[in-house]
Amino acid sequence: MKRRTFAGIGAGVFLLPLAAACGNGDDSGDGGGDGLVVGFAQVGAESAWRTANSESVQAAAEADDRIAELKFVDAQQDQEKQIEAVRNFITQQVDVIVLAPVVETGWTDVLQEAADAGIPVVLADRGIEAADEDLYVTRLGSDFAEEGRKAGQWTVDTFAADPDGVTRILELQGTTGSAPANDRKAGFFEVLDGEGLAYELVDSQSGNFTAEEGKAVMETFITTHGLEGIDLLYAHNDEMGLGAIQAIEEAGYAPGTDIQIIIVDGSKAGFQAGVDGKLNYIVECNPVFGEQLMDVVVAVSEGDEVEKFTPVEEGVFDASQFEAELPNRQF
Ligand code: GZL
Repeated sequence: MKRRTFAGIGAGVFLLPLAAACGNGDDSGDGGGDGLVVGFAQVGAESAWRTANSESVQAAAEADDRIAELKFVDAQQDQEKQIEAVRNFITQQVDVIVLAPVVETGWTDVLQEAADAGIPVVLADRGIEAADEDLYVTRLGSDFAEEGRKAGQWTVDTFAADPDGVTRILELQGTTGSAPANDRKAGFFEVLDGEGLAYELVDSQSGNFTAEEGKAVMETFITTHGLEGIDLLYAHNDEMGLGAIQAIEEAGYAPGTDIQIIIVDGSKAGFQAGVDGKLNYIVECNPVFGEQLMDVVVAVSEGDEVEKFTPVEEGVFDASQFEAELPNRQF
């Protein structure tokens, strides 16, 4: 690949490379060559959402003749492994780096190295702290705070008229320090506080977006607080919610009845649990954005102006919709 020198990478505007070239070292400057070489540092394989996201991106790259190669790394939810992958992409002089940052902080040095090497970075899915926003061109993913607000609004609508007055809540947070965990929490309580719901957050711990850890934390919640008088479990993703459902049933309680449950993602397993009456509200988080991501990667490589954030489309579903929607779920 010809080394590029960029006039600058402003927030959301990726200035035209001084010498546009493709990943195969074509020096013609005419955009010829066999397509782009893209490095993708993926979070891991911790959930059905993540697996579907990886499959969507890999399938889109494979089908897109503008993409010569997708170098894919599963970082197993380990930031050091992601940083190592990005450094390897820089060494290999890929055309564009795609990063799904496991957490929001700790990226400054490696993203500066990519900028110094003239390689644009696109964030897929999760975001990073605002201080580093000039070190990536754009983020394609969900508005996690809005997902939290949707969960909060259903909670207010469901419990505002609660006869005993105080809604008692347990929260299973996603990976500590991750954008979806931080923002799904912030959006949720922004609505509860803004709407004046009387609530008590009885406990809130991270289940790291996995079923195993979600179940273990729920078991601890039950041991510590019991379930009598707990109105709601807010789980930041399906896997943790499904793990919690197992713990609730093993404790002799009826999930979805004795305790209302909200999950975020919208997997087949999540919707099936809804059809089975074991949970009450699903906020969709859409992982299937591979084709949209390829368009963004190509636009960035060509120096087109792109928005700093492109939200993917996603909805919400209550118990009356679970059965009809289940066949439509893609992961
Ligand atoms: C959200 C994504 C989250 C999912 C989880 O966009 O980062 O990570 O909600 C996944 O299922 O583990």
